[in-house]
Amino acid sequence: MPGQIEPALLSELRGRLRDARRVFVLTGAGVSAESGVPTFRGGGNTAVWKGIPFDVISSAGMLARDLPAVWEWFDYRRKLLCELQPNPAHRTLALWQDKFAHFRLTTQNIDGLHAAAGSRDVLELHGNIWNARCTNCAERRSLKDESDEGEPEERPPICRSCGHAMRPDVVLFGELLPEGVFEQAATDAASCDLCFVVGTSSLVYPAMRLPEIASGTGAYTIEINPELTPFSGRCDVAIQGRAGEVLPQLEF
Ligand code: BV8
Ligand code: ZN
Repeated sequence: MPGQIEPALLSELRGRLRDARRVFVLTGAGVSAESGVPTFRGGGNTAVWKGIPFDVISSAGMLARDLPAVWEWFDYRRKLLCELQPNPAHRTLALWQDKFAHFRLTTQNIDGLHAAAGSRDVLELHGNIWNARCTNCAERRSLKDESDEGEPEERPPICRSCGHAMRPDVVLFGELLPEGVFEQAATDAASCDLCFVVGTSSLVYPAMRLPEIASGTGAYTIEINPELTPFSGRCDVAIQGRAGEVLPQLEF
């Protein structure tokens, strides 16, 4: 049955989890798919927004050209997200938080669902859709209360400190990751015994450097994805299944 881990592998993975001291997990959009969050590259092509491919609307160039359009795109996604809940994949990973000497969850996702499921100290490589930051100074603002009140406030929001326009606090294509976040994730990936790669098409860098670092420093690497990816042939075991079905089987 798809998603069922065959018994011999299941007992091996449970044994590895019991013995592991340091565990590193990298997730992508697929871990939120069973919560109803659309993935980017599912169905063989990229998501399209008003005729614009998502990696164009979510890019530094678009932000520079048309900030209001970028706000519209992220407001649309926040509207989708505010009804959605974590799924069993998020909840299983939250249960792993305190089961090892060292556990690090790193995500490419911006939906905040890992924290909503109870995961702590999540490294959000690509930022968080629920926050805005100033285009000019260090001011940041949560958009959480906005979504509760229905229609968003002015767009783009104006910084209360310096009066400049604010932008989504998200890393767009062509932008650098937040200071120190990748470095922290790379340190954790380099020292882990087990590395799980869950629900990612394994295409985006530098995020995909992390499992490569883990594998290069001797970690046992496990991919969980219904489809094969460029990482499937480079990891120790590729489990073809949905994260919300596979991860709960790994209770140990
Ligand atoms: C940077 C926020 C440097 C925005 C995102 C050529 C070669 C190599 C690299 C590049 C290149 N050209 C450009 C680059 C760099 C680029 C990049 O990697 N491009 C790739 C696509 C080729 N990277 C960047 O631009 C990064 N910055 O490099 O800066 C720099 C240097 C100098 C000066 C300036 C900059 C920044 C990357 C971050 C971009 N922002 N997100 C937004 O969300 O709108 S990335 C975006 O893709 C999302 O964050 C997403 O998380 C990420 C990766 O996608 P996935 O998470 O993998 O999602 P996807 O839909 O692709 O796949 C879902 C998977 O889940 C599938 O495999 C599916 O089978 C599986 N699945 C489905 N259902 C389930 C499931 N799995 C489990 N269970 C299920 N139920
Ligand atoms: Zn400002």
